Amino acid sequence: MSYVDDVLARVKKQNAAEPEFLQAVEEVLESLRPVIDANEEVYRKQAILERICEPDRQLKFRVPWVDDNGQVQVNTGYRVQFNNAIGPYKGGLRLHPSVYLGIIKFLGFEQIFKNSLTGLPIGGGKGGSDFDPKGKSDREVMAFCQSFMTELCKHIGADVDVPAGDIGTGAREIGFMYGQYKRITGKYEGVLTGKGLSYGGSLARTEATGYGVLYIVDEMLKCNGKDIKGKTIAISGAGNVAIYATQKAHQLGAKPVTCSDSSGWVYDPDGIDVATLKDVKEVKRARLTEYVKARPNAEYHEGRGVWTVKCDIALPCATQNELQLDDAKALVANGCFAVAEGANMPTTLEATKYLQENGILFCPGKAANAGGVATSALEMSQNSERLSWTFEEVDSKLQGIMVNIFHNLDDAAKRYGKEGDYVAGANIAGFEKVVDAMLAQGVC
Ligand code: NDP
Ligand code: 2IT
Repeated sequence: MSYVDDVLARVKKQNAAEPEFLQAVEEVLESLRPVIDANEEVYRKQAILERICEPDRQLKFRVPWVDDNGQVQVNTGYRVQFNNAIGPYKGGLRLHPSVYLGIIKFLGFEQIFKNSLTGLPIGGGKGGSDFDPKGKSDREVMAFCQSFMTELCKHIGADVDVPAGDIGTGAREIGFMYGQYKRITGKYEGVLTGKGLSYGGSLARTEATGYGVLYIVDEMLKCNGKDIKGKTIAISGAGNVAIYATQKAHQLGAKPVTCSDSSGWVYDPDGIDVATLKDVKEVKRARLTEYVKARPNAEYHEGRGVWTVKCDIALPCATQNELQLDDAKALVANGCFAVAEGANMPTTLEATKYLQENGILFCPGKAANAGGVATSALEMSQNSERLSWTFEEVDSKLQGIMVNIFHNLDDAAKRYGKEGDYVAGANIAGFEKVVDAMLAQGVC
C-alpha cells in the first residue's frame, strides 16, 4: 500500500466515530498524493503524515454555569491544539449544540493548512462547546463564557494558543471571555482575537472573513478572464461571514440575492439589503422571517433550498456539508461558474468532485475564508507592538494576503500538473511550509 493509503487506513480505524474529521483528512491526503509520492521515503521514515493527523493535544472539560432560574447547567468544553510547527496555535471557538470532539478536530486540522496559507506565523487549533447561545440572556451567556474561560485560561496565552470567534462566538462572547482571562491571570495580553476596538481589537477584523472571500473570488475570476461586476451571487448563512461577504459583493458591483439560517432562506431579487440583515441578525438576533417583513419584494422559504436560485457565483458561508451533490447539480444546471467556500468544509466531497468535473472554478475554504484568521494574526501583531493600524492599512494588507494566497495555490497546482485544481493547490501549498518546519524541528 502507498504511504497515503496506509495513513488513511490508520486514521479511519482510530477515528471511526468522527465522520467530519475523516472527511477533512481524506480531502487533504488524497490531494497531497503527488507531493507524498515525490518524497515518500523521507516522509514515511519521519512519520510526517501520522504526526500531522494526530493533534498535539485535545482538551475536554466540564463547563458548569447557572441559568436565570437558578438551575445549574453543564456543557462540555473543548480545545484541540493540533499543530504548532509554524507558530502558536490559532483558531476559533465554536458554540453550537452540534459540537463534539470530531467537529473540533476537523476544524483544527483544516486550520493548520489555512493558517500556513496566510503566510503568517500561526499554527492550527480550534475549540468550542455544545453550549447554544441562541435564546440565552446576556447574563447566561456571560456565566457560560466565564466558566468556559476559567478552565481554558490554563492552556492558552499570547505566545501559546490564541482563540477567536467562530459560529456562535462573536464580539459579545469574546468580550466576556477576555474579561475572565484578565481577571484570573492578571495579564492584559493579546490572548484572544476578534476583541472590541476599545480593548485591543483590530479594525477590519469583523469584516475580514467575508471581505476576504470576495477579494479572492475577484482575483480568481480575473485570472480566468472573468469579471465579478454585474454577477448574481447566491450566499448562504446570515452570520458574520455571510453579512460581510454580502457587503463586499455589493461594493465590487455584484448582486448578492440570497441569505439563509438554520430555519430557512431568503431570496431578494433587488439584492440583499445589508443594513436590514444586520439589524435582524446583529441587533435583534431574530429569524430571517423578520428580514422579509422589512423588504416586501423578498421571499422567505422554510428549510433548505438556497442553491436552487439561478446565480453566477455561489458562496456557502454557513456551516459544514451544507452544499451537497443535488445542490451542486442544481448550481451547474443553472449556469453557475464559480464557488468559493466562506464556511469551513461546506461542500461535501461528492459535491466538490462534481463541481470540479463540470468546470466550475472552485476555491476551497482553507484559502477562501483565510482572511479572518489572517486579520487575527494582524491583530496579534498590533497587540505585540501596542499600536493600532487604520482600517485602510489592515484592509489593504488583507487584500494583499488574499491575492497572494490565490497565486500560491494556483502555482502549487501547476507545479504538480493539476492546473486549475485549487483544492489540490491549497492543500499542497499549505502543507509544504508546515512539513518544512516539522522536518527542521526534528521528532516532536
Ligand atoms: P455565525 O454564528 O456568525 O453565523 C453562522 C450562520 O450559519 C448563521 O446564519 C447560522 O444560522 C448558520 N448556521 C449555523 N449552523 C447551521 C446549521 N447547522 N444549519 C444551517 N445553518 C446554520 O458564524 P460565522 O459567520 O462566523 O461562521 C460561518 C462559517 O464560517 C463557519 O463554518 C465558520 O467556521 C466559518 N468561518 C468563520 C470565520 C470567522 O471569522 N467568523 C473565519 C473563517 C471561517 P442560525 O443562526 O439559524 O444558526
Ligand atoms: O475558521 C476560522 O478561520 C475562524 N473561525 C477564525 C479563526 C481566528 O483565529 O481568527
